[in-house]
Amino acid sequence: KILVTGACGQLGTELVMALRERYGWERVIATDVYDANDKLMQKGAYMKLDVLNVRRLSYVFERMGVGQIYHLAAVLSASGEQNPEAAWQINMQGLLNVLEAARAQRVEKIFWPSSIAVFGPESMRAACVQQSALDPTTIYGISKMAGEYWCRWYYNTYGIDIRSIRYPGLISYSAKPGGGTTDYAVDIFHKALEEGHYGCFLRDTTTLPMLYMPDAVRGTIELMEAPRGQLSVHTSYNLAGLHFSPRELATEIRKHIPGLTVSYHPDFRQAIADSWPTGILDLEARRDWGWEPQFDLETMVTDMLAHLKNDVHQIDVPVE
Ligand code: VAH
Repeated sequence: KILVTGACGQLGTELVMALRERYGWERVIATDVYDANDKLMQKGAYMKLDVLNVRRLSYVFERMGVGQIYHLAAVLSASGEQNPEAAWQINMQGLLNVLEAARAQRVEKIFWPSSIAVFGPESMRAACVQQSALDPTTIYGISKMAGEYWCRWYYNTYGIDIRSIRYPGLISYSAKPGGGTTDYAVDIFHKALEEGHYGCFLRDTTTLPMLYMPDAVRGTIELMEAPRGQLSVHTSYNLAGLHFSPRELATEIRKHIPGLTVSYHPDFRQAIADSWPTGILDLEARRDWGWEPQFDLETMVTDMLAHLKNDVHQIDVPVE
């Protein structure tokens, strides 16, 4: 069985659907802290599971015969700055609980998402390489940096096969993000279609690394299916897709929705965005497991609008 924590989140929703498609819906157990999720329950098991409940984690891993875990449960950067204690508990203690329960139950493979949020003011600004200094300024980024080293410690100490990707901002049409600094890049599409205007919480010139969800999901599964011996990175792989500023994204969307107007009102998330690199280099992912993004700004915008215009059922991700 493959168990996914944080299955109701922006990445979780899409990964569960892709994993069920690829491995069979009966093999994938979606879990999250919420009582239920009708979309995820349509085609497969959904269980309420709080990663802070250690006893329940071990019980579920053992009873359900869990062989692989995608541990996605986390509080994102913006929410984490507003609830630092909760972010640390869920992101850090949650990861440690999962790692220890997985070790005890001999789970064979674990995926855990890190983020470009591990980089900061002392890291490389553009073309930030795998080996760049980490310098997280958010509780979220600190928990992801510490998590990377915990994952490597479990790999070195117990030989557990843990694999990880430092995701850029994820852009998706199936599930809205919750509490991220890069969420503007999803919100703008909905507002452009619904109202023709978007009030952006970042400055128009704020360039950030981004990744379109179909690329993110494919890359994650490619990493998880790569031969273990090929993998040289045991903290977390840099992964780059595309990068753009709110102004560039708005200009591209206007090719489809000419009347779109955008106003800019930077808030507390501007300082978080300013601490992150404007671009990422992912040579190790390309070398070790053949990573190659397939979407650029033009094709991503076209695909996003095509799906949203078809009014693909939106799941509102419950935000803490
Ligand atoms: C966030 N979407 O904004 C997440 C991600 C790099 C950004 O970690 O917190």
